[in-house]
Amino acid sequence: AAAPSANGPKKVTAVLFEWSFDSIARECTRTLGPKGYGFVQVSPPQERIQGSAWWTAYQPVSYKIQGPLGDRAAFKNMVDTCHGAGVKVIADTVLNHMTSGAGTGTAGTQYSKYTYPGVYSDADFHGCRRPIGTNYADRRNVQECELGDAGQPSLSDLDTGSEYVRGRIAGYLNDLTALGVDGFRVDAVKHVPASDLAAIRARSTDPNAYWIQEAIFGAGEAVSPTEYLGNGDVQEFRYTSDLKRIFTNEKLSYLKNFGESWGYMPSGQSGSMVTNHDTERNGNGLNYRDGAAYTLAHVFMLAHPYGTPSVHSGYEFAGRDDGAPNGHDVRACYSNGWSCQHAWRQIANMVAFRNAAEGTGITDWWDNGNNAIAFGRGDKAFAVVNREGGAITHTFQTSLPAGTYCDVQHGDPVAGGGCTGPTYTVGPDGRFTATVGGNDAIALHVGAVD
Ligand code: ARE
Ligand code: CA
Repeated sequence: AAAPSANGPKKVTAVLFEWSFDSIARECTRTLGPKGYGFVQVSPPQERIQGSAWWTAYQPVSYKIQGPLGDRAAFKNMVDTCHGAGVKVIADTVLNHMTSGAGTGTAGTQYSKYTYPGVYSDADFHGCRRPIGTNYADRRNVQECELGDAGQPSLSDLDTGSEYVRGRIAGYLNDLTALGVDGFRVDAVKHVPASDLAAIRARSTDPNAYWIQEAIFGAGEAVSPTEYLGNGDVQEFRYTSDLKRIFTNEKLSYLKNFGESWGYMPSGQSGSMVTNHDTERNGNGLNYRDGAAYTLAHVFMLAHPYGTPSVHSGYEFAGRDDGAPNGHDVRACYSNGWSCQHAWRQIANMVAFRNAAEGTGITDWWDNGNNAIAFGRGDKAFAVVNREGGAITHTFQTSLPAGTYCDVQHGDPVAGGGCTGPTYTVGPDGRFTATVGGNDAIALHVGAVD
């Protein structure tokens, strides 16, 4: 398995969905670096089809880096700026298919189905030229037929068994590597045989490139996400749907043994997320309209050791297809519909919590048998999440060193000591007493002491 190219203990990714390259560059300096994010994920940078829907990003026309997010120079500037801020860059890459239609792409390439000048022609696509439909029980159907909705055009499925196609895809990844990219979110890997991806990966000029692969678990399907663990990390989608269910319909106390014992893939090779751009729209994950459940699920995810977390930062949408606001330009958070979840204090301050806790397991679990939980991360950190409607008061046993800690849920640590919000004093016995409001949380860690 490919080891993630760790950024020291900094493993949290901010997914700045459909943000322009210039906007991401600014945000790396302004927020992501200072808050301790290890990675930023950029939406597919390659030439895409024209149109206002966000999903145009997932319809490649060529591997030129030019489109609504910016051009090659802006991309390079983003990578360099983010690196300067201590943030590594993951590019979302679409390798399974090319666009379904005909027209002129965002870099001016004129294309038609199965003909993408400069990259692919008819012979480079699989012979099964019909939609996959709903039959995921048949491996060949899933991997050689075409993704798309019923009654709609479907996406030209690349013959990833061919040496030429593998070389082209590897050439694209290696071009991104040459521009400084550190890792890849690999789209729709379920539709590409794991061995084809391994052959592509073998051509990589960066053997340490971090891969986070999108493969949605489906019970009874022919292709399992675990097949892809040999190529790199894989996203654990059951984590996402289970968190939604627990935070909306069940009890947080059930989370006591959350993780691998729920049947998930190995923690060290799995991507965890409260939501992504698909699940925030299709109901399989929480979304920004879910209020406290959504925010507290992030607090839990970042406090809990399972997986390598990503924080999806998107924009408000009325319709499922709605594209990014304001020409993809994010001048300021919380304007023009940009939500900036990655910068919300309750979420952003948990990145330093997780960095401080890196390498520790869960200790000192407590729950009230219902919707209030608390747990530590050894002698590094401690969190309380209260999803009850009302306040709880409790004396918590921790393994923290005695001291006065900044509650990073309600305040920010001040450089050199101090806190802009409430503090809690942990005694020599490791205990502290707190009253935690309904639908609220407390988070203490050794990187934020008074
Ligand atoms: C658009 C139109 C379609 C049209 C198509 C081609 O919406 O009507 O047929 O273009 O013209 C995104 C959007 C799609 C969009 C596509 C291309 O979500 O709506 O289609 O871009 O523009 C399966 C895959 C999984 C995939 C999901 C969507 O296994 O990999 O379908 N997710 C990724 C991305 C998506 C993206 C793509 C892949 C394509 O994250 O954002 O699509 O690049 C079960 C199975 C899953 C299956 C799921 C849904 O749960 O277990 O494997 O997911 O059903 O079918
Ligand atoms: Ca395929």
